[in-house]
Amino acid sequence: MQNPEHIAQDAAAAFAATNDPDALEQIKARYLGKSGQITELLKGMNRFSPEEKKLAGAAINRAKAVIEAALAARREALRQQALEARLAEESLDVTLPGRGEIRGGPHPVTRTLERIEALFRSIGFEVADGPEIEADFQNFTALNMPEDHPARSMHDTFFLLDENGKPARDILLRTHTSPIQVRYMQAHVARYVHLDAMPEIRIIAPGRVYRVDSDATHSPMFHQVEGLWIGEDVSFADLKGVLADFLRRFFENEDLEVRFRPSFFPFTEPSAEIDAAFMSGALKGRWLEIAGCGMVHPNVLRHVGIDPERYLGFAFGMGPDRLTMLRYGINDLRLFFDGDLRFLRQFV
Ligand code: 2NL
Repeated sequence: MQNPEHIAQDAAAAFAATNDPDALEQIKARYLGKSGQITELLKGMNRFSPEEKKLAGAAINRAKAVIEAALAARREALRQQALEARLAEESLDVTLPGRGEIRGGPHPVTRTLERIEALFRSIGFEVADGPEIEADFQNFTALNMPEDHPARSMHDTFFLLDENGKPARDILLRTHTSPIQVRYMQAHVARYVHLDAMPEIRIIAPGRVYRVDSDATHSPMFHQVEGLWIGEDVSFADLKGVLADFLRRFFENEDLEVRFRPSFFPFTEPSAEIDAAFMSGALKGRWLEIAGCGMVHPNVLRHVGIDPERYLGFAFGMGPDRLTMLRYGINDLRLFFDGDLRFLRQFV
């Protein structure tokens, strides 16, 4: 019989010589497996006498115990080795500073809209809202825009499609925020119809508007803020005061020059263009078109059920996208709508 002690020493040496857990299990089979050396010794004991069996059996079992202990020790050692290798590789330095939070913030145009809203609220205007999908009446007809006005063409206005895939002439994306004001006036008239006087209307109407137009200075979606003041005694002088004051506060510039130039809109008469000029800085002395305005046309008042013999007022419209570009010195409108974080992050 092969010496069990020698087999055990052999096994221990073989276990120690491998660093691979899978190989270790293969080596184990050579000694303790179905036809391993220790197993074969046990099988071979049949030929022994009872006396011999006792002695040989004890020796073989000692050797088996030694091998099993060596195997367990080697398994544990390899497990530790693997763990240490992993810890070294995945080391985590808890003293490193944090990466910081990714901070969001309002879009630059949103900041302008909020500024405009705050300034008008401070002089008693309410901020009104309305649908972006509009009807022809509120978007065009009520505003005294004739049936053949170019803005009503499919070149300039996005019409929604009907169930046959044809443009629905009566349902469109609003081309300005005037329909907000038309709806406000209609609701106002309905609310006070039983009284012989209605309260004044002082609102601004900010929001998204849509036109078929796209280049460096035009986007198919852009923003507008319109305003409206209707009462029994509202004059063009009030219009000039409110808007000149607003612009000086908006640009934080008491010395801003403001001028009113005659113009034309179907919904106002008389109408004017408002220009402003900075008295210092990069744009010093250059007149910039800032807004359009005028006294609300009597036909507009009639369309919403207001008696133009008794009430009158002014309206205006401006582009907050352009105001934002002027305020921050931005030269391409498309930057606002590309969603590029390298641009947007500068305003956080
Ligand atoms: C511009 C011109 C303007 C209006 C908008 C208006 C609204 C109603 C009645 C009368 Cl409900 N007028 N809006 C009036 C004058 C000018 O906008 O250049 N906007 C960027």
